[in-house]
Amino acid sequence: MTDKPRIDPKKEMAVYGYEKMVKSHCRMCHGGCGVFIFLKKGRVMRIVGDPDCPISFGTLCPKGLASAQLAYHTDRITHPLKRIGPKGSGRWERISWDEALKILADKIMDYKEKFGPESIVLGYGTGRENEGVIYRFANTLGTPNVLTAGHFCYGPRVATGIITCGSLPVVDYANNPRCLMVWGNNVVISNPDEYKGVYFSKLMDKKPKLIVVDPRLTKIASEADIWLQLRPGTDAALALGMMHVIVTEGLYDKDFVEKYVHGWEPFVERVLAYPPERVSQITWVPEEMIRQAARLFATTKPAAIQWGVAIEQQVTCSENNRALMALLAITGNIDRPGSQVLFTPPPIRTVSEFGAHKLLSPEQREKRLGGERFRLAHNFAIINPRAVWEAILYESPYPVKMLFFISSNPLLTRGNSKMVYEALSKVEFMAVSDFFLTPTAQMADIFLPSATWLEMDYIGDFWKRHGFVVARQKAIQVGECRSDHEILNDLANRVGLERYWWPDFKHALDYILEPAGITWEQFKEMGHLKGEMRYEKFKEKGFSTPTRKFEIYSTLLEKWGYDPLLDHREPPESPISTPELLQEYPYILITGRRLPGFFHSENRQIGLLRDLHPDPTVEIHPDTAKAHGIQEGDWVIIKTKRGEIRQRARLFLGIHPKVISAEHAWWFPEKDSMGAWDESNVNILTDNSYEACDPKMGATHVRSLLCNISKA
Ligand SMILES: Nc1nc2c(c(=O)[nH]1)N[C@H]1C(S)=C(S)[C@@H](COP(=O)(O)OP(=O)(O)OC[C@H]3O[C@@H](n4cnc5c(=O)[nH]c(N)nc54)[C@H](O)[C@@H]3O)O[C@H]1N2
Ligand SMILES: Nc1nc2c(c(=O)[nH]1)N[C@H]1C(S)=C(S)[C@@H](COP(=O)(O)OP(=O)(O)OC[C@H]3O[C@@H](n4cnc5c(=O)[nH]c(N)nc54)[C@H](O)[C@@H]3O)O[C@H]1N2
Ligand code: SF4
Ligand SMILES: [Mo]
Repeated sequence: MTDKPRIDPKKEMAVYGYEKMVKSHCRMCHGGCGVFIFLKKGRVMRIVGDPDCPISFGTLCPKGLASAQLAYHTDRITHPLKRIGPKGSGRWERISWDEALKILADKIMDYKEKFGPESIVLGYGTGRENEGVIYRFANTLGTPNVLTAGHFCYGPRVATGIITCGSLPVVDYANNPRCLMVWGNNVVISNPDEYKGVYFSKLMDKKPKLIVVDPRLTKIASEADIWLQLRPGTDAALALGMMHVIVTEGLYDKDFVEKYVHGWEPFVERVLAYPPERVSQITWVPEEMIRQAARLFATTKPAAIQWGVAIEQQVTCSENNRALMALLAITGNIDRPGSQVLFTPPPIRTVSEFGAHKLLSPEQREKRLGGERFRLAHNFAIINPRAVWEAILYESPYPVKMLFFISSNPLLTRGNSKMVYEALSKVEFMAVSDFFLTPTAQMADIFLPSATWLEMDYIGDFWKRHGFVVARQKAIQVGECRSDHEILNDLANRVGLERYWWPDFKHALDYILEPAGITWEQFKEMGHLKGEMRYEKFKEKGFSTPTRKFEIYSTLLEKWGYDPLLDHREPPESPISTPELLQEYPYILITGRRLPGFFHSENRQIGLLRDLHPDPTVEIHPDTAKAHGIQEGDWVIIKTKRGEIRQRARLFLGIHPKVISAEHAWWFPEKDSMGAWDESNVNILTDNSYEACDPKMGATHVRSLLCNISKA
């Protein structure tokens, strides 16, 4: 890796005759990469990485490079629409913003009066940096129901981090961990959340010890000192086995444990129930490798864990997250340079302050769908999607009448798509804000054309835990598109909430920045802000938990009626929990690995990116494929108890012969108005029943199911 500047914007403008350059930050994924946007006659000509960006060091991925292809795509909807045919028919008429917002405002006022604000559910998918405004709208309106992907993505990490040690601890790449354990994360492709893959790549130049925990041989796993190829869905057991070695061999940080950890004795008792022999049987990882990995991790200081979403999309979601935090704590790798640290955010309003959670009354809060069942999620304003579908379909515990999805495609991206389809078919009124008429949008009554990152002023990386915020500046206007922030601000003003909002959303940016003593005009010149980092903050004031200690034994989980310790639970479907299914469904199915050109269901219509990966593919070990007469590239039927779909075979030696890995969120914009949403959509196969969810967080278990395959 090199971080030398490769571009001089001034020269670039002179050579190519660009008329303007705007500095901004990409957000084709969770965002963060600094860019120069070059324009001519008001159009984007080229986007180049900014070498001075402390998050991306000048690098960009294929999605970022294709941003203009998204913004100017001929299928993009650039004015509001009202549906005039049946749901899914693809028949729409153009309307004005005024009419669209009036229809929405009338519906909101009407449902609020007749059924209470809780009958209106707002929704978004993964982090788009519109979360703050969406929660603010919901909280000021009085509905506790915001449906996100937070039950099984990132939300669990933050929620468990807060109850365990006050915040989410993340890798301190800047101080070069000497041992990195990458656990269920493919950081060089997914560039997830806090970090871009470039941080990982730069660290690799320093040759740290690398341990990888992944059922598939990723590029990263192929470079590891130790690769633990575990059985999908057994992460908590593996972590417990490693901690068994660390505890029984006395490799833990005794000083840290004694002074700063709550619940050591009961924790040790639990860990002793997981000797490597037992853990090896559960996880398929050889005993000796568990010992080696545990020793390497515990004895190389500083060490850190880069973990990902795979461990969250499991029935043991909360345990998995807490187990990795426990591994860090007992080895003394918390809040020390080069370990896993609690970054200090810049001194601006926090995303939860901006989200106005305090304005929701206690009575309305208690009405949060699924709140009683999933206490951990409820405490972080997160809901399980099934609870919403049930409220629509069975009006239980009360009816949900209106859905407003702002940047989400739930028909493709939530468990059990058939149930999602039923709920979207039944709901009385639905609005969608998106760039394209996705399969979900096709079921809406009103479509609102949203602005891409090139078309908005906003404060990026606002919700992340790496201590940065970045300036995102508007470079272009496309058609009548408007940012979600502006849309919700205007809508709020139409439904009597003006006292909590602004005459124009641009004032909100100054409001967010106010505690830092700067205005938006100043911030956009600065480009980014970083909170001041101090290490070992626990030495001065302990951890921000009820006991002021690192709660390896969670007093809050105990208070909410859960096991305060860690444990392994078998996945709802597995060779051990449901052996009776093995005859018909002999393979373990992983659903959803990240692909470089796509972002979940996005970018299937962008030629540049679709060409990288034209069809959905399913990874199968060559021996397994052979047994079914399947060859590379064949269409394969993948079947679970709940349904079947098709994807093309990719024969892959790096996967266990008993494991199959299918891609998620596939639809085909080129096919029919509904984009053949049920043909290759992996969530036709997943289970969203409550028994298949993590009991604390409500995470849907989509990472290890039982399936069978056959040649199509
Ligand atoms: N089986 C299975 N299912 C999964 C996963 C898995 O691994 N396996 N992964 C899950 C995870 S981790 C997540 S986070 C979810 C993601 O779930 P979603 O967020 O619902 O997924 P996307 O396909 O990204 O849908 C986002 C939609 O918003 C639009 N969009 C993008 N940016 C904006 C914007 O700024 N404003 C507006 N209004 N629209 C915008 C896009 O065009 C797209 O149609 O999927 C989950 N689903
Ligand atoms: N290009 C691109 N980037 C993205 C996204 C995208 O769709 N496309 N999505 C974004 C979102 S919302 C998210 S949440 C992140 C997710 O980013 P990552 O966390 O990197 O997610 P995945 O690539 O789905 O899964 C990571 C690894 O987990 C492994 N895995 C599967 N099952 C298990 C298991 O049971 N245990 C363990 N230990 N490992 C398992 C998979 O083999 C895979 O290599 O990526 C973000 N970035
Ligand atoms: S990693 Fe994300 S922010 Fe960076 S260029 Fe790619 S899409 Fe944009
Ligand atoms: Mo996600």
